[in-house]
Amino acid sequence: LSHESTVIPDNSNGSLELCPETPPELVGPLHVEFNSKRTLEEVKEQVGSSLQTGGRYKPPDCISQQKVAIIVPFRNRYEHLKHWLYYIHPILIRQQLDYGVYVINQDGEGVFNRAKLMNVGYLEAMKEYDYECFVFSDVDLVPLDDRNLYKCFENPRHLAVAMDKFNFHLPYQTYFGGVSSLSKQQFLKINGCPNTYWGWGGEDDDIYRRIIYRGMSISRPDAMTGKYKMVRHERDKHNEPNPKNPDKLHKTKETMDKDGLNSLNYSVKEIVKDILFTFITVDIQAPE
Ligand code: UDH
Repeated sequence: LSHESTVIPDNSNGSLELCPETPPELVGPLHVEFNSKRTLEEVKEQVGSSLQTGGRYKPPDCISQQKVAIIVPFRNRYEHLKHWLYYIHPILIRQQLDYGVYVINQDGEGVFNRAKLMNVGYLEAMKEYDYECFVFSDVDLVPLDDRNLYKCFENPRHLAVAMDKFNFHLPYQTYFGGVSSLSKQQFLKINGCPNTYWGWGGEDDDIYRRIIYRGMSISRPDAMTGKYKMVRHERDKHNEPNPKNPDKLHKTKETMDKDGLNSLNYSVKEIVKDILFTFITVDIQAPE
């Protein structure tokens, strides 16, 4: 009717049609468990042959609806990364996305900064490909239903709406943590994420406020489709709750235009291209 009949000429591969709005291979609810010892080799055997180096994929038989960069803020969570990759690649492939996985690894032992790593991920991914959509995901969150599409919508989207650790409920109505997606335009409109939330807490609420202050709202899947399982873990070192962070939220409206993509400072230490992901180690000038 609409997209399905649009023919886009592609000289490299004959003429391919746009992939359907609803991917046909989705299976719905998924069985997910983290008890198995998994190795990267096993994951590579399972999905590696479908991927291109750097954790890139595009469907062979149609043109994706969106080009999506999956951005994972990271440090020292290799066990989680294995589980996450094991589950996420087959899901994203079934979703027929033209995607790349970017693990943004904070260098050194300084205080962790999730939101700043998200900004870095946006810029580094943009250097590689003409991405239109950015899905930011914690490394320990695996969706329990593949109908939860890792793409962008009319409004910024919160995907992790029903996490097992919160009894499959939102912890509070304006919660925007865990997994979220913003189109390039939406991300630029809010000047990206704040760079100044060191340690645990607050950065997701700041991003939520940016979205509202720029006149957008958030969209969400329903609570069945939006279920997630989290890998259980202890609190990380160098990511203690920072009591200064919640106070900063009162000022988001004033600070968001000067704290974000336009004030981002970092240096790339190393880029490693694995078959399953692009691993970018960055110095983000973290305080000790
Ligand atoms: N992250 C890392 N390494 C770190 C800290 C955070 O990779 O050292 C990343 C990772 O993607 C993680 C995300 O940042 O999923 C968010 O981390 P978080 O610690 O803010 O959130 P999470 O929900 O844990 O994983 C909250 C503390 C739980 C303490 C539970 C004690 N029983």
